[in-house]
Amino acid sequence: MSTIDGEDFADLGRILVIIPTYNEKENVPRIVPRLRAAVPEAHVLVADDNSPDGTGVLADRMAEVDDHVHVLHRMGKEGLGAAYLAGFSWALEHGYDVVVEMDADGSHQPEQLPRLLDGLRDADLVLGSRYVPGGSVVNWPKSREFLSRGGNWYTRKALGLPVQDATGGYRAFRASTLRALDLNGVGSAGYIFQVDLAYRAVQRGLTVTEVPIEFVEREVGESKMNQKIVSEALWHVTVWGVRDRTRRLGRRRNARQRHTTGEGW
Ligand SMILES: Nc1nc2c(ncn2[C@@H]2O[C@H](COP(=O)(O)OP(=O)(O)OP(=O)(O)O)[C@@H](O)[C@H]2O)c(=O)[nH]1
Ligand SMILES: [Mg+2]
Repeated sequence: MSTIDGEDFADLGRILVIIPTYNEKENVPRIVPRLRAAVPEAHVLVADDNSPDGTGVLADRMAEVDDHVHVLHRMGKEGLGAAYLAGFSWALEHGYDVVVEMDADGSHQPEQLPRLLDGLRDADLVLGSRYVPGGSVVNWPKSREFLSRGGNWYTRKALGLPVQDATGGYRAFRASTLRALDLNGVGSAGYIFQVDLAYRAVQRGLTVTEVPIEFVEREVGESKMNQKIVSEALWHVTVWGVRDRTRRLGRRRNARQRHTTGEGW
């Protein structure tokens, strides 16, 4: 059993870690054993979008010899969010109580998963955060960190979202949280998917907390991050920010009108 301060995570129920993959043949054979060693009771679901480099076949081989490893084969590349949504449905269908998001490329260290799981004891959603005290980023060029910090600052301001790292993808959800979020229409590309889920959780009054993580830039394999994913995220955050501010103002105006006309008293 994995421990943090001498405890294990049996009290949290059954744990599933979803690892979405697209062309991660160098990384999957590294990350899965690390995860199995770090939290032996956790199950793993590799959600592969029919990677041309054979990542799915490698994952199948691991699943054949380890009953804690599972593979979800998808038809083709549809984006990180779509792979996670399919993974969430799989997790709920198979009766897991805790569902974790983790990248394949080693940026999210399996050895830090106990922190997230421990945080989930007092929360509905735990975000692994680079930007709370104790959190850090290793091997990122200054320009990338600036973009990420700037994007998070903008998200906080535009949406009033009270978290420091809304775009990160190392997270632990209670199954009840996933059921409570209406996942229809969630954006599919990386960053907006993550912001959307955190925003929905906060809007529904769920307890969202952050625990510090050390995020390590990928060493091998190719990044799927691109300008389109960044622009899409900024655009959505802006539209939601304006929409929700307009709604709030409308509600305030209606309340004032009711008050002055005596309605509702
Ligand atoms: N199934 C699936 N997985 C994806 C897709 N796009 C990205 N991923 C996976 O999602 C995780 C995060 O993608 P990355 O390319 O590492 O994105 P990033 O972390 O923003 O960028 P870098 O770390 O700089 O490469 C990795 O495990 C990818 O293999 C996709 O379309 N489908
Ligand atoms: Mg990455």
